[in-house]
Amino acid sequence: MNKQKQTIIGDALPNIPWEEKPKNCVDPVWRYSNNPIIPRDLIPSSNSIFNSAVVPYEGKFAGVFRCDSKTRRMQLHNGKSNDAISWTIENDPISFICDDPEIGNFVEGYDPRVVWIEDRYYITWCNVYHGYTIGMAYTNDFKKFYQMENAFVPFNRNGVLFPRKIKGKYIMLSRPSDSGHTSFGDIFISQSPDMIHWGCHRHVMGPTSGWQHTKIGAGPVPIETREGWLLIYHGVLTSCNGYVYSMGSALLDIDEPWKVLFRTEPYILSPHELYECVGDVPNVTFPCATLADAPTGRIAIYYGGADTVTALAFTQVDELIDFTKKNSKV
Ligand code: BMA
Repeated sequence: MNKQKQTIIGDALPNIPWEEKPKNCVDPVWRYSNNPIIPRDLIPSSNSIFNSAVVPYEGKFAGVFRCDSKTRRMQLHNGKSNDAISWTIENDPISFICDDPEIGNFVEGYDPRVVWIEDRYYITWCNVYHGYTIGMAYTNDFKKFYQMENAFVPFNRNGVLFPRKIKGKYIMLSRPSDSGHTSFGDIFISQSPDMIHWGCHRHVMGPTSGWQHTKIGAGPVPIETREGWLLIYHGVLTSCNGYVYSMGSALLDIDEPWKVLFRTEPYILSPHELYECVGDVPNVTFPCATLADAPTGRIAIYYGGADTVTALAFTQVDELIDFTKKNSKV
């Protein structure tokens, strides 16, 4: 295939998981037929394994997994896989190396994202430091993890880095929030020259109606495409039975990513299957990672089901972009 014609600007990853769209599927995103891929009890210490991040690593795959323990502590665990479907996750949580004991005193962490930028893998997560904020770390080898400064003061969640600098700055999406099960939330962008000092904050988008009426938050690391940054995000509806977490997609301007070009009015995936509707927190689909193969445009989406298990879904970039444009309300 002519590289110039590829929609995704990125690497070939021919070994990512993939299933063709079922013939009777009318949606732009379809589920893996053998979901969930990670059961809640994959490791002896876990109550649940969900909202987790995976990346290509040395021809195979690595990941950082949210494992809530049987004491119900939210922690981050290291995992490896040959096929990105069957995972080996370490029973003990990651022990971060940190020069500063004030920051290195790990209390709890959840909802990780992982991204390769320049020369290393960066991990962002919702960290507990006198309240919820965005924790940061890096690793070169998925053996030693070095914790960095928190990006912001509390309260903040859903910190997601872009995979490259834009106009000389590192870029992070986040969702300022409060101390509880926040009932509001817009996505903002912050910029940094050094991954420590974050500023030049810009509003990206806020909640609208229906499935994204209550709050929204960035999901996986944005995918660079010829049509803009493809962002998959979560949106929350407040029903009489509590929050419902669905997924949508947006295209952000490539040079000024706080400008939203298109954004889906309908959801692209919402809790329908049993493992999405039933679990520790019912009715949650929460995406934290994608794997994408640029030449074919195949995208595998990793998401948590009902705050209990990890599931996989698929889309094709041209189909998702087409859907996003045709069903857009910015
Ligand atoms: C959010 C986060 C997510 C979780 C979701 C539904 O506030 O805590 O980790 O999946 O609520 O409980």
